[in-house]
Formats: sequence, C-alpha cells, structure tokens
Amino acid sequence: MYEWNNIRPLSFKAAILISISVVLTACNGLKTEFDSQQEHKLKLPVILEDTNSDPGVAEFSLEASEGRTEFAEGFPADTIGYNGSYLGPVLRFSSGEKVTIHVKNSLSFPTTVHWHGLVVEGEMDGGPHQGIMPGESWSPDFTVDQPAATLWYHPHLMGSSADQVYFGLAGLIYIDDEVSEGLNLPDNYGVNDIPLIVQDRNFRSDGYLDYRTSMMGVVPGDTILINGTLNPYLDVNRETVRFRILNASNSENFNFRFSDDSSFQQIASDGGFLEEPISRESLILAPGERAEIIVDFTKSGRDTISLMNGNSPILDFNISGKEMASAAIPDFLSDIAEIPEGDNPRVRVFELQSMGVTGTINGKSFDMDRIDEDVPLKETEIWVIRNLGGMMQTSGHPFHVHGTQFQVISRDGKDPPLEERGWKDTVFVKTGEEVKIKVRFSKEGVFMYHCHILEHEDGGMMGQFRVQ
Ligand SMILES: [Cu+2]
Repeated sequence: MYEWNNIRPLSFKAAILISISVVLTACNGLKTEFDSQQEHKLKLPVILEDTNSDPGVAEFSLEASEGRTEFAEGFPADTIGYNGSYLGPVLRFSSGEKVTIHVKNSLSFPTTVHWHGLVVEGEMDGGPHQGIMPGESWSPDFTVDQPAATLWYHPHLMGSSADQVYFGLAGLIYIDDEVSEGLNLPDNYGVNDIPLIVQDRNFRSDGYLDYRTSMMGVVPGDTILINGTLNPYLDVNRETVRFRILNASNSENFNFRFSDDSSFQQIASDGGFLEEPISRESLILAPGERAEIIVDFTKSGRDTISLMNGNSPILDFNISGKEMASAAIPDFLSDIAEIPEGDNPRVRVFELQSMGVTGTINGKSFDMDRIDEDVPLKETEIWVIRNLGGMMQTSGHPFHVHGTQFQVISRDGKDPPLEERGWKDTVFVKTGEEVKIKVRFSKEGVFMYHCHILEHEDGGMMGQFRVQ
C-alpha cells in the first residue's frame, strides 16, 4: 500500500541537486536556507484546452504525476500535480455541455479524482469507489446540469486524500451559463477575474513540504500558498476585480479581509451566484468551501493593499494605472429557486464526533462495504447535522455532501446568514451546533458525505448513501 510519507526520503538525485543549489547560492553570498519571505508573482493555473471541436461537447485530458516544484528559487521539492508539478489546470465548461475527462494516473500509487460540487451520477463522481491504479486511466462523462459556479477537483482515495492534496493534487472547475455571461461581471481571466487557491503549508529548511500530524490533528501550516505561490504579489489595474477563492487546505479555516479593512461584495457561494451581492468586510471559508468576491480597486487611494488571513498578509496587490471604467456590480445576480418540499419530508440526523485525526458519523467509522443511507431519487429531505464535539477536537467540521447542491435551512434554529442562502455543498458545523439543510438528489448512484477536514475524512469520518 502506498504511503507518501515513507517513500519521501531525499532521493540521491534530489540530494545532489540540493547540494549543488546550496553551493551555488552560497557562492553568490545568498541565503542557503529556504526563505519563505521571498516574494513571487502570483501564479495562475492555465485554463485547460477543450480538445473536442464539436460545440456542445467538451473533452479534456488530465494526467496526475510526480514532479519537482521550486517554491523558492534553488530549492526543488518533490510534489505531485495534474499536467504539471503542483496543482492542476482550470477545467472550464458550460451548463448543458457534454463533457468527457480523460484522467491518466502516472503516479506510482493509486488515486481518484473527485469533482467537488459537480452534480453527476455516482459512477462519475470520483469517490473512493473509482480508484485509478498506477498507469491506468479513467474517463468519466456527464452532461453539465447545474448553474454557473466555481467548483474544484481533488483526490478522494480512501485513507489517502489528505497527503495527496497536501503534496499538490487539486484544481479548479469553472461552469459558465447564460446568467454568468449576461451579468457583465469582470471576466478577463488573469486580469480582473483571478482564481485564488489558498492552502496552508509547512516547509522544511530544504524547501520540501513538511506534512505533519499529531495526536491533536494536523499541524497547521505557518506558510500560506496561493495557487502554489509562496509569498505572492499581484499587479492589478485600478478597476473592479473578481476573485474566485477556494479554501483547499486540509484542515484550516481562513478568515479573509483586506489590510485597509475595505468592504467588498460577495457574489457567489459554493454552488453559484447568490441572489444579490452582499457587502462584507471579512469572509470565513472552511476547507472545501468557495466564494466569489468583487473588490473595487478604483476606490482605493493607495498603491498597495494586502489580502489578509486574520492579521497576516497573504497576498500583496500593487495597484497601478489610471482609474479604469468598470461595470457596476448588478443589484440582482440570479434566481435561487427554493428546493421544493413535500408535506412530510424525511428527516435524517448525522451526528459528528472527532478525536484527534479520527472521527465518526452517527458513531460509525467509514466502511466501503456498508451503505449507511438509502435515499430516494428526486425526493426532498431534511438533513440535520449535529457536532457533538469530542476529545482533542477541532473548532468544527465542514460537512460535505456529494452529488448535489443543497440549501441551508437553519443554524441552531436561527435563519442562516446571508452568505449561506445560496447553493452550498459544504457547510461548517461548529462544536455543539446543529445545522439543518434541505437536500434533493437528481442523479443515481453511491455518494459520500463526510467531514472535509481531510485527515478526518481519511480517519473514517465519512459515510455513504445510495440514491435510486
Ligand atoms: Cu472534521
């Protein structure tokens, strides 16, 4: 069985490379220790080319492989990525489009690719049942049956999601539709429509990623990577800019704000646009959650502003040029039809408990051979998620449901906050809290529900349900 931690001692070749780089940098009188303060231009994942010329049909090729990434110059580290050495390209398709994705596993260990937030049949979902062995391929196909959204993809192999994501396997999915194209939002990719894949990491002094867990859980990273970039900066024009933010961390929540405490507009949650933009000054995202925000850099009299996580700057913006004409943010974004509810919807309760890096749902640890819930197709249900706490616990659990986008009904009996009134696929449930959601499944198959703290997921805090 594959164990990343055990097969990662410095290879002879890597040791030589590092010795050479250390000698070279020493000769130049530069630092020989890995320097996490080096500033780097924010990397942008490429948008993957659709290789099918037929309009209405999209075909993509992803290859997971091992590679080397220099997070800081002169310090190559072993990493894994899709079509590259760390993270992967953006998969972009349209609502209603037929999509085939050819996934090749060129890693030396098994993996899977789960399309987080995508509403597809169980067999196409990329969960633990769709393992891809080394050298093999998997080609799921589906029709995009949901509105415009920013989703993502990552491994979901039983017991090995956490380390595979940590060492680099993750990427974004953009869905476009008539609504997103008609809204006149900033959409110039890389200029005023910017993806931010945010991850906390620890580094060793030789520049390698240092994945550590303890009895208390995963060790939080002291360094933030955005799109795989260490200590990033980004040059922006004096205009409105849209950011699509993904918390792709294993276990850390982020509390985003700007260094000048300026407000911004949140326009989308996990599964697509909100009905109306929400003016905010901070934004918390738990692992797996996404948000789209619009920042108005024309208002700022400054030339530099930083995106912060709490009190730490994590991305510096250099604002330049004259004020550019920017379209006003629309007052209305999209209709969110309430999930229809019958007279007497079925209620299911999910009780979450954790201890260190392990956890249970309804007292059970995950078993691939056990179906925990049988859920009828196209029937609305109320799912009640309770966080009972536990020993050596985290502040809460991000509860993720595959195969659907759901609606949050209440938090501890109260109406959910405005930002949770749009489509969601992951909801954070604090210790002692009870969150009710309304779910309805339109695709058949076996799906997962689980905590999106990846160590908890790997540690058994997951169940499966069959929709038919
Ligand atoms: Cu958890």
